[in-house]
Amino acid sequence: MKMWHGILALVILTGTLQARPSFSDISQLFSGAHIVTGSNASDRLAASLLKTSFHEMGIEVKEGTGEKGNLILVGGPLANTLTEKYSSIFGIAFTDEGSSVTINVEGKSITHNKSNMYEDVAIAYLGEHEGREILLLWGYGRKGTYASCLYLSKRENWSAEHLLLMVWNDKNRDGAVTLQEIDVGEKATPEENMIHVTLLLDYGTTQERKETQIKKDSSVLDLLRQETQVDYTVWPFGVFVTSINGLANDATRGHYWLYWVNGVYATVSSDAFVLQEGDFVEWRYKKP
Ligand SMILES: [Ca+2]
Repeated sequence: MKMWHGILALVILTGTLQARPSFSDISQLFSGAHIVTGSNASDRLAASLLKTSFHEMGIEVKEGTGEKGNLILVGGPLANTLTEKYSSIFGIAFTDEGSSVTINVEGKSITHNKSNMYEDVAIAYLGEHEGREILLLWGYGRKGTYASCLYLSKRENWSAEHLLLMVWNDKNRDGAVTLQEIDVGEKATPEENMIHVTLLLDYGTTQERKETQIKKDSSVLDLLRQETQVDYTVWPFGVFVTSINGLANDATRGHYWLYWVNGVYATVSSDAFVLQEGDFVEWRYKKP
């Protein structure tokens, strides 16, 4: 029994020692590391966001030349020569096919249609070279680089992986990158997997209307979760929305959040109502 435990401990220990560093090791690997950023203002803004966020977590990184030590590289191969160097070392291929671009790495790929200005693709990669840990954060365009930095600036996104491919889809068409607009995964969410819907929020005295996109097969609740700050309770019969953007149901006044799709009052719980292309969803705060 003791021997078995010894072997088990050895297996676990060996496993730990040999495990490839992952994003979950960021705080120990990059405290005191240098960061080298692409030459344009947008990449510097992305790097600054990352530095500030790391600083708040007690991880200090500083601008450097990247000659030694662990390194964070922000900005694509065209903007940052070190990104170009290490992407090549780690086998990250960036192919321009004219109308589209593809990032290929370790058998995974992600493609961006260049004519779609509301989309970008990005990569986050943690690799080891000559005893140094290198964290690469870049996109095809500047929005992609920003998306990669924004995503990795959140500790909850530090998974036990060393590679993330992502797509930024500017769902609200405002040109700004938000976390809700970043999809992670090889086949993330190309445009053809999205549907266009409209969301109207009627707060009683004011209204807000959003034209947006959401993944196919999403529910009315998914739409609220994507576009608003929503609170809800889960019951055996389904989900009951209790608050949207800080405005909560008020039992004393008898005001509740109710919803309609294409003008028809919904009779099923919002988590069970599956959206279709072109749907018009209204959430109204009112007396039933
Ligand atoms: Ca946006």
